[in-house]
Amino acid sequence: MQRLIPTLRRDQVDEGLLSVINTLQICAKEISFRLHQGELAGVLGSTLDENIQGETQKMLDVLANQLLKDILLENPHVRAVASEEEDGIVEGEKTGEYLVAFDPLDGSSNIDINSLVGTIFSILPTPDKTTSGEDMFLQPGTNQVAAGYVLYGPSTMLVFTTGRGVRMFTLDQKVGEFLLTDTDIEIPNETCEFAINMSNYRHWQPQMRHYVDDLLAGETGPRCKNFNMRWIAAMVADVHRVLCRGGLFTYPGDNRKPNKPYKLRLMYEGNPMAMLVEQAGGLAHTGEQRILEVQPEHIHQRVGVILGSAQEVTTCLEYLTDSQDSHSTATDV
Ligand code: AFP
Repeated sequence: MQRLIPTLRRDQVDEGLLSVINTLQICAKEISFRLHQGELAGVLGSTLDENIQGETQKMLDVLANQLLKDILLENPHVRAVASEEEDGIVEGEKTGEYLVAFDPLDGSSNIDINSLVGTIFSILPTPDKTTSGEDMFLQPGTNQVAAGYVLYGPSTMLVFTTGRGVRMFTLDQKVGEFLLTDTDIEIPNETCEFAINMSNYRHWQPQMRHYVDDLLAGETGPRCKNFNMRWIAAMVADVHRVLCRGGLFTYPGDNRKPNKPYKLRLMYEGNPMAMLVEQAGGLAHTGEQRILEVQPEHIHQRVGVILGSAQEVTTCLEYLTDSQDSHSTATDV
């Protein structure tokens, strides 16, 4: 079976990028080991701190972040990193050709219940010398040179794209290597499965409620077919399912916090997942535009996410742009 780095070398990925990817896989193996040790590693549970998003940090969040940051910054090809767990960017070698944005442990509320979590990453080119600090990262997702995630599940998988399709690698625990197990991943165009946190129903805009109402109405409703729902509460795992068998995943905006309508982060959740999904033939949208074309304003920016099977994303967007939505009521905001 083919190993990760030799597989990418055949794609003529440049040596600097190859080295960054190699560093990421070293981190992934270490995080995977700690996670699989579970309670035995003594790293479960929460810290007393909150991250920049105001969320409670898990010990493993902190550990995974430290590990990725330290090891990536030792790589001379890494100019800087941006992480969900860091307020600002952390700079490395001035001559580094790449920037890495990551969510060290996505779905961290799943840690304590021994459920799925993952690391999501996005690699951008370092812009010219006239740009410095956080501004270096403020590039649209179309600039990504590579993106992917590591899913720490029953097996540890690295899912990855450099813009030449999506490949899946599985960590062989015996030899300690990621081996190619799936190539040319294609998301089916149509689906009967969707993923959304239904408990937020009352906070969504009326058009989104209308869309979900029609999914729930099944074969007796206007969609004339039954839909199944799945929600793992870890984007990394929900998107993995979409890549494996299709589906629609969405975390729409809602009206709970007027200045913060969205939950998911653009630079290290939306963009890398959008690149993977588009490379696999799916669509990834904010509800207003293609995720990959959003011009970021800051590194922790949040964004609406609707991604997955192309036909279903298109249908969902048609509902959202229907300004005459018949289900709107006077109390809807
Ligand atoms: P963390 O990054 O704090 O682990 O949150 C995970 C996440 O951002 C994303 O992976 C999930 O899709 C979403 O949150 C789950 O949110 P709910 O709490 O609404 O289920």
